[in-house]
Amino acid sequence: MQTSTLPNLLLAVGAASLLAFSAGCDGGETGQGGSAGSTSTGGGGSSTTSTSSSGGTTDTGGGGTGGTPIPVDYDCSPAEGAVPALQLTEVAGGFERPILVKSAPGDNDRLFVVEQVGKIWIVQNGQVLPDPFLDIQADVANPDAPNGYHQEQGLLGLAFHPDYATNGRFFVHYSNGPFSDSNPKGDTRIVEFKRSADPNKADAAPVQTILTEPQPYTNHNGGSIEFSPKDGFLYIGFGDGGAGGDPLDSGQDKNSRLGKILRLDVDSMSPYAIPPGNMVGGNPEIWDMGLRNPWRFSFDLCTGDLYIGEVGQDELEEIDVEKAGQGGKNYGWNTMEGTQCFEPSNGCDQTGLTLPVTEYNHLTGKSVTGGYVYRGKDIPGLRGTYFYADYVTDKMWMFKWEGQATVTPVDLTNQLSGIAATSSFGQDNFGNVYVVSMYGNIYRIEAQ
Ligand SMILES: [Ca+2]
Ligand SMILES: [Ca+2]
Repeated sequence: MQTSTLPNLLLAVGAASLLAFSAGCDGGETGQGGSAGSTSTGGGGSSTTSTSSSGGTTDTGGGGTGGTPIPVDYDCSPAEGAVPALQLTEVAGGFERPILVKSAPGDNDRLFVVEQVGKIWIVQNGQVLPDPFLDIQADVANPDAPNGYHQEQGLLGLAFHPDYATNGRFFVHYSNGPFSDSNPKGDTRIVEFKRSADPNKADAAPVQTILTEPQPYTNHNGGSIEFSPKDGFLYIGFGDGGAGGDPLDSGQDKNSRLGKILRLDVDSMSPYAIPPGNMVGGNPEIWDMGLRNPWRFSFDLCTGDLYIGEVGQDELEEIDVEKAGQGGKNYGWNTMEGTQCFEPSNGCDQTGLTLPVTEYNHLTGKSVTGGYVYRGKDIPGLRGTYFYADYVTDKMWMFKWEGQATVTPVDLTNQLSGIAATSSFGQDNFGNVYVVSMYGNIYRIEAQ
């Protein structure tokens, strides 16, 4: 990846206005050219595909399609015992700008690794398969474009349909390329693809474009895309459009899809229907508003609670948490940055705004990377615990949220050290949590 200094334009709007990627890159490490698939398996302990008795959970499919229930093997029982000392175990490496790890429903023993440059790879038995599952590099904005303005763009997110095992449907979130006079900003696209007859390959041709969103600036494109394990609808994170300070006031504009989390029903209509329960009085796709750049959000596999890592401007990085099904939240941007007034800088009207459950200032870190809630079998004390990190300072934390207004995170930086540039986290079908370094390596969180 680039090790050059930040582009002047981005510095001019404040380093903290960058999304997760733009700073950092200061170390000597580079994941590129490393060995592919170096150590242990990606599956996480057990290889069983039967439904866990302790988990007692089957995925019933999304959006009322009535698909075959998919056996899963995560563990929804309450945490037991203390949290042991943790460590990171490398499971694969050599990726180019990796930004996500997932497993596909019904495909428990393999990992899918998403590269920002436009490729998705499968890790199987600890080895990266020789050909990518999907390669849309030709259609994706190049994050390494020479002027440095596109570092937050590219292939940013992947969501497998809950009935993927039977219907093969999956969805990606990317900035389109190549750049041209008619496409200078890399607009956002949500596109559906389909697995081919070969489970190791997707059809190269897309099924359909779900949604296209023009981007006024190249930064703050959001990037997450996830199906809720509770309602089966597709949730999409959009940033405020970019520059710095939200000059278009997108976050508080209910007629803009920027600065929002959207919620779509991709089952009952093509390309989508508006599910009941979305926000009223504006754009019908909106689930939550007032976000600056929700680079990574995720759902707790068991509760369906929504965890949002919201990248801040000049002062505060925040985590927002929302009970399953309780959307319609206004997370404040750009009236507020975290728990502080932003516009106006004093005496802002906080009526109706939902404040973060935790935040940290820019002495501690500069770009939060939201993670996942652990639901694995191997570490009973860790079940229900959420992990997140700072991309720039390489700090990492965990906390457990049980409905309270604020949480007290535990600093894991000393235990889980050695990760540079945490671009993202990831999760497999066993509920294990993975850590992704922009330099190319994937790690699993384990007990020491
Ligand atoms: Ca943008
Ligand atoms: Ca906020």
